Order: sequence, then C-alpha cells, then structure tokens
Amino acid sequence: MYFKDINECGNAHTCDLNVFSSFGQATCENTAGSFLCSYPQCDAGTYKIGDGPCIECEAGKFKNASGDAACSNCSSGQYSTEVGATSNVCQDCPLNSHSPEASDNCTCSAGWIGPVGGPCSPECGTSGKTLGSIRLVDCDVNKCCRVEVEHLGQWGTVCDDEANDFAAVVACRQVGCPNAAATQFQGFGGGADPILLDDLNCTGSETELDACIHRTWGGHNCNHTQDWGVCCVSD
Ligand SMILES: [Ca+2]
Ligand SMILES: [Ca+2]
Repeated sequence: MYFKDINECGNAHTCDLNVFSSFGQATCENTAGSFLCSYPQCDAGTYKIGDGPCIECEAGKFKNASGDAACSNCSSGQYSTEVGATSNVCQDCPLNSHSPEASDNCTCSAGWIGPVGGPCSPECGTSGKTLGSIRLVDCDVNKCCRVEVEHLGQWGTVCDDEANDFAAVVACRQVGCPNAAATQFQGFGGGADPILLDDLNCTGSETELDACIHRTWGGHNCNHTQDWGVCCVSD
C-alpha cells in the first residue's frame, strides 16, 4: 500500500476528482489495481463539510477526538467562546446575559428581553425595567408597577395626587414601554422615602414626567400609601 498525491491518481479512482482537486485534501491509496482516494481525518477541534478541508469548530462547539464526526454543540444553557475547542469548554450562561457570540445558546430569563449578543433587560411590566431616570418596580401579576424616578442621584416615589392616565402615558413612554393603552394605578403604594414628585399634571404628549406640571422636586403632602403606579402593558 502506498499513497500518492491527488495529481497522480489519474481517472481510475472511485472519487470525484473535481471535488478533490479543488480542495487538494485527498491522497490516493493503491489497492488491488484501482485507486481509492483517502482523506486525512480531521483532528480534534476541527471538522469538515463534505469533502472540504478541515476547519475549526465554531465558538459554542467542541470536538475532543479526531475523525469525521461533526463538532458537538454546547448544551442548551451553556456557551463557549473558544474556536477550535478540543474539549468540552462549555460554561453555564450568565444569568440574564447573552454570551458574546451571536450563535450562543444563552437566552434571557422569563420576563427579560435583549438583542442577540445581549445584554438582557427587564421587559415592560417587569420589576426593574429602567431607562435613564425612571424605573418600574414591584410589578404585580397584571404588570402594573410602582413608578420611581431619579433626581440628583436619588431615587424616589411619585405621589398619585392629580395624576391620571395622561401621566401614565408619559411615564410609560419615558421608560421605553408601550403607552397606547397605558393606565395609571392610584394608591399602588409600597415605596420608601423620598417622595420626589407630587401633583403631576400631564397632557400626555410630554417625553418625561419632569416636563409635566408638578410640585418642586421633593415637595409633597403625601405618604407612601399614595405611591403612584402605571400599567403600560396588559397581556
Ligand atoms: Ca392621592
Ligand atoms: Ca399633593
């Protein structure tokens, strides 16, 4: 038995010369008067498509032995960043954060949403939804949440006095949530000091609550049973 370069195989072999020669991967094995083409097996960490050259396993995959097998995928809920991995280097996905690859197995947890590549952020109607100086917290099963706002580095609550559904439209818009069906929640309650906004009077077209008529920041005659909430989404 001996091997030749593909260019010496001639026509008397069982393989498709055009395919082989285009990749230059084949050697020829002379057996019983006919040529058989044999290919190098791909090493661990590499694989091939059809008769193509061996290429490295993509991130999120691995192959711990040589041979023609495909690279194995990381399990669901795991990812890896290593290309050409020769062992199982998959790790658990970070909580609520995509791994760096577009092809990862990592997804946001229920109630969280994010683009491919992350990061994840709370969905509208989920506690923690934050955008700039407004956030939704303590959301209930109907996705209604207490509104909290930030002023001069301090987070606090909004009093429900004077507030109405127009103010809810503004709050939902400001926090980056749907607002077409926004409704307010008088007396949502449950917050802690300070009470930062009171007597909100919005037209519904404002881009943020601060643009509505309201008392001076931090001025109020309220208590926390009057903490104001909003319902931006209903499903
Ligand atoms: Ca009130
Ligand atoms: Ca008031």
